[in-house]
Amino acid sequence: MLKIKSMKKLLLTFLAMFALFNVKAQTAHPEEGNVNNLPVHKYTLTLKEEMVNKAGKQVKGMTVNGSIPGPTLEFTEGEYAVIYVKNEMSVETSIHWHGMLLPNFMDGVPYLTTPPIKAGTTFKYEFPIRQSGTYWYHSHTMFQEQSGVFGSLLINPKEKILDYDKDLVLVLSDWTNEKPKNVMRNLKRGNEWYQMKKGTSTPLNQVIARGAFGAQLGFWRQRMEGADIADVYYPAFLINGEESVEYPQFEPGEKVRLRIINGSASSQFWMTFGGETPMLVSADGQNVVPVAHNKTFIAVAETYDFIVTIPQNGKIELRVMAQDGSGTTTAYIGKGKTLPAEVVPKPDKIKMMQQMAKMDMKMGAHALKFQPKKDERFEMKKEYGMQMDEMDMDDGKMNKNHSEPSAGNAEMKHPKMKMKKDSTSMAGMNMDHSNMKGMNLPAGKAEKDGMQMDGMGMFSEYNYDYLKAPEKTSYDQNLPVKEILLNLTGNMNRYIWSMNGVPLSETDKIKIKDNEITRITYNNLTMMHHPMHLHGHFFRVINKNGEYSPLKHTVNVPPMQEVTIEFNGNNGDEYGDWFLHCHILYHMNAGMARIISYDTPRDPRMEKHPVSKLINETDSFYAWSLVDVASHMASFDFVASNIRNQFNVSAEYGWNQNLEAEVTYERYLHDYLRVFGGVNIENELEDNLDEINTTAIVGIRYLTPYLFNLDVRIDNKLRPQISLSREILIFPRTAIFGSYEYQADFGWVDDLPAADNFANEVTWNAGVEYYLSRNFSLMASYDNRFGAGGGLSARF
Ligand SMILES: [Cu+2]
Repeated sequence: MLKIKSMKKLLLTFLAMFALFNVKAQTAHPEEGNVNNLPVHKYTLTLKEEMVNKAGKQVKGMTVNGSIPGPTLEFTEGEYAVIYVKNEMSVETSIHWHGMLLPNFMDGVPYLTTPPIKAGTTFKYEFPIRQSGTYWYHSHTMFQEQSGVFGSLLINPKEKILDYDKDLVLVLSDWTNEKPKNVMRNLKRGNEWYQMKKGTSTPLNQVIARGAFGAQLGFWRQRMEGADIADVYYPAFLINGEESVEYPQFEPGEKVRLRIINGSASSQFWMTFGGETPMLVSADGQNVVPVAHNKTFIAVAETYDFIVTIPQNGKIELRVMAQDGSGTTTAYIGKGKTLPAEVVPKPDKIKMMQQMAKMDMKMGAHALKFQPKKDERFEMKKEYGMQMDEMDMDDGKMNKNHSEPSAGNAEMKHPKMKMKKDSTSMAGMNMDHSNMKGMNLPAGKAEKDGMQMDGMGMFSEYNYDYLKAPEKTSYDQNLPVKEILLNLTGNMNRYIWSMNGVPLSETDKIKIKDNEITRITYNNLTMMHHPMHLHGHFFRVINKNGEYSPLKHTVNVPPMQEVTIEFNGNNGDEYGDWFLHCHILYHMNAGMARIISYDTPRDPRMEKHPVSKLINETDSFYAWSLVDVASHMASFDFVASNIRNQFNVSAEYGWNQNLEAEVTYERYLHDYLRVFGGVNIENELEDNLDEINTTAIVGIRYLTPYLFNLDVRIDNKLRPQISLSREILIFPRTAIFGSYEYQADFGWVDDLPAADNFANEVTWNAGVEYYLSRNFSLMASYDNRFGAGGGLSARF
């Protein structure tokens, strides 16, 4: 078998080389009829920039064949797909076929596997259809998926084994009226506005009223504001492009296969069904053992197929609820009175914070390491995460002895912890995660551990134990195993997402081989869920079903939990580089991605399209500014920042003739520490601009525990200065802020006034800000230089 695979690889290499010289012949290929004895099935997708109205406002979107989502492309297993993508937009684009097994060159990740489709050009995708099920396609260029470039793939099996009468494709998505790049900019600058708008912020007054101040302090100490569930505010969630959609065309008694695709850019949903419990028959395009299943979590990029029977009297309500409770979209299937679906309550972030505080979890793993090349994965895993009293933390040493099939291990392994073998206190506890919620603790232990269990139960509803493959999916036990640990890491303050504290731009490819099992352990050290997608492969998600663990292309990794996947090649295309990334668009574009490589020669057709282009996009500069105009002063702040570098320009002017301005460049050594240098300008005498002092400054800036910004510097007159500042949201839209600055002068350079050998200068201010909108706030402050006053803040 191995031999055949290597030969295949050789052949593929040869084919790729051959293809270069064969472009002419290829375009001359008959467009009808057969390719390699497979019947050709042809589609054309036309991408356009158009005004669309999805959430009560006309904004520029990107459409596929004139709509969002694009059309359903229907194929039958065994056909040869030919899809022309016509780019009629002003920018380059790409289409990725999500979940499809296809030649590497057709995967559609621009600059990695496939050339970008330049504005005004057409690209021909072609590949044999080797699978059946529900899949989807989307642009893999920048933020185009958020703008509307996505649609569904419905692939009929050669032989139908499931019993149903009709198909109904339901594409879920999220919609913003903002430009997606501005969404990212807003996330990067740390604007609280999205959480305010969604009503998911946790201001101090609510935290205190709920008795959670202690828990809040614990979060602050670890430099975190709280438990964020979703980053972006969306004015609308959509099913097939509509906030609410009816499908009355089905007759009572008909069995309808709902093919549900989460094509959102960053929204994960709970789905519930009215009427009889539907049968879940397929996940990520792969059949599973049919199971009656109602409330189902669907992560970004996942697909689930359910078979429902149209009721005699009434229509089925399908409720799709954003995970953070910020919105709902609904489909009705059938006619008559509504058979209501269960409403999933909005998650209680303050309660979550309290539960997490009780679990003694160490949070705040670095999203950006001091030495990105240094391998500290295992240390990181050991240091951060849950610290369980009664249980051994998984020691992070990966099991190098693979005589035992991993599936067997899985049943005893709960994410993030391992039972002490001799632990009696926990005896009888069933460790498969499906039972975590209803776990029975021995009497007497419940009081103390109950709290911990409670906390663990918090994420226990996120598991895949209800998915069981119809056939064994385990691999030949004699194959070698390559273990890969990927700690999922993130920094909400700067919106950097990474793995093992290393964003895509600071790492190399992960090399894999087709003759070994690649086993990846995702260890989530963040407060957010990450739907991790691997291109071009199906992997086993190890769950309680052991050898029958399901096959998926996207796996959700819940906060502070661990999920193991494994795969062995991809059935024929063990060639080239494949993208692996969090499918939350903004996380991927902030660095949470890797290239998995079979380490084969690069396709010659990619020569003019260096992969650095793709990688650099995840390290883009974002710039923002803030202007305050008030009765006592005016100020201006400008920041331009990428992952490691930042430029700042700031100026403050008091109408009483006081001025301070500063230009600095700073370099992030890691998440919290940066060194900076620049120029500072200040008036020398109070309330007087006659004498302006210009000094060079160097120093460090550090985000301290409890989220204070510390700035320690010295200027070219050898005057040291220290300052601290902090902002706290105290009411839903109201924040207070303050800063304190102390500068000492020992007269080392400039002579001090006679008889003095020491002078100091204290500057401080405090104020309050009320958020009116994303871009505007009212502010009032007192500054010991400028006095008191109030005015308007504008964010650009
Ligand atoms: Cu993510």
